Amino acid sequence: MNLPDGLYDSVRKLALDRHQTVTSLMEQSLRRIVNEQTVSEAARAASASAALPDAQIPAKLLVTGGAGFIGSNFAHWLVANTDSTVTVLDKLTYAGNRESLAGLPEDRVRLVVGDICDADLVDSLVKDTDAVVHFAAESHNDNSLNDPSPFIQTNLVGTYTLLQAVRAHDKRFHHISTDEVYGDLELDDPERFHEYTPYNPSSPYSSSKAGSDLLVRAWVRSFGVRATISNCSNNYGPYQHIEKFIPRQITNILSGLRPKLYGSGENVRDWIHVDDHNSAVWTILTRGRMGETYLIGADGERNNKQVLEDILRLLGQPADAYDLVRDRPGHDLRYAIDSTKLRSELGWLPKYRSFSEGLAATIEWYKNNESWWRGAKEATEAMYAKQGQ
Ligand code: NAD
Ligand code: TDX
Repeated sequence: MNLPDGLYDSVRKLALDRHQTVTSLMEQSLRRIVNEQTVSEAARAASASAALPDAQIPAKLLVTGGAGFIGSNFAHWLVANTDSTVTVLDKLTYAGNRESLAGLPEDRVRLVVGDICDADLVDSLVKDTDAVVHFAAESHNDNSLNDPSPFIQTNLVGTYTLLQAVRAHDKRFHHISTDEVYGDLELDDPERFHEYTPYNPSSPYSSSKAGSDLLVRAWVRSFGVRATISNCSNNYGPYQHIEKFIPRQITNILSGLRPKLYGSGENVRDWIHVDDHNSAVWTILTRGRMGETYLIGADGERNNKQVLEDILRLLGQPADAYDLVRDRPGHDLRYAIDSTKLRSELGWLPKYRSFSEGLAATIEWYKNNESWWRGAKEATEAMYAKQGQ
């Protein structure tokens, strides 16, 4: 149908105005609901804590990938918050760093350098532990686009190797996974990921993680392995490799380089401090129901441009002092986690309620620990420069 000149524009403007009014009314009521929810959530968590099953505390833990970002923070967290002893099994790939475990007491934490695909080594370590927490993985999406092969080997064959060992020795297993197994959401989708969202991974990284989750589920069902799975959103905090978004931008600024934003910076990630991830992992390991999956998230949705502007502000730089660079192929648009099950069933709550505070502390850590990251900076930036990023 042809509309007379100008009528189409008037109708469109009217529709847009209406849409904005409705959207802002919806936002106001949503904000009210969120405030009410924060209060009722604390009450729910408190009543869940009162009814929690007794915690099963493992005295001896095997932590795979414990020299990487989240695993090394887990070792620090365990030493500070529990009496358990920890054996770290880590191959020390480019992403692992023994310095991330420096300062931890030798009678509580020992590092075994080795591969989770080495069945004999894995078997001997699993035999001698009470529980395994499995962080080891190839973890960077951009690398998986350049060469998927180590992702298939470590994430799939490595997880299979561990599952066979915990099956043989009847040991408790907790598998660390990611929200990326669910694919992505539209920016304006009211939905968030939950435990029954269908798997729909986009990259070689996320599909290899999805495959590893399915192996765990099959070993639970077919062989009665005592396992749980958690799928967490994007972590930030100390000891994160400088290839990843937040540390890359911080260390760029500290090195006099301009930060690099993929595409237009609209992609949304749901940020959680690594200590909150790890307290959730401990909660699931000690109180979770066997065979269950729990999603971990702290309601931290922000787009990449907002995060970068926060970093620039905290480091005293102008808000526009960055470069827009080539987008990631197949770049997932938005991740968002609904962690109601973990909160209401196991009484978990995140400690970090302010992203800016956690980010400021993380920036301070990179400022004060230049010796930890400086050695990897040149090679990391050379790799990105080669791909126009
Ligand atoms: P990371 O890349 O920093 O650390 C991975 C560690 O695994 C490294 O120390 C590496 O040396 C080790 N490793 C790799 N291959 C190995 C092998 N074959 N044998 C033994 N060790 C090996 O990763 P991360 O960010 O700490 O992620 C840890 C886990 O958490 C991964 O399973 C990842 O999928 C998951 N996860 C990460 C995030 C995040 O935001 N970083 C979010 C959700 C889930
Ligand atoms: O320089 C950059 N500029 C940029 O805009 C980099 C390195 C990234 N980005 C964007 C891409 C993503 O939208 O920032 C966002 C975060 O990127 P990454 O730090 O690479 O994380 P992501 O791909 O979201 O995956 C992370 O969270 C889920 C972890 O690396 C995974 O291991 C985890 O499963």
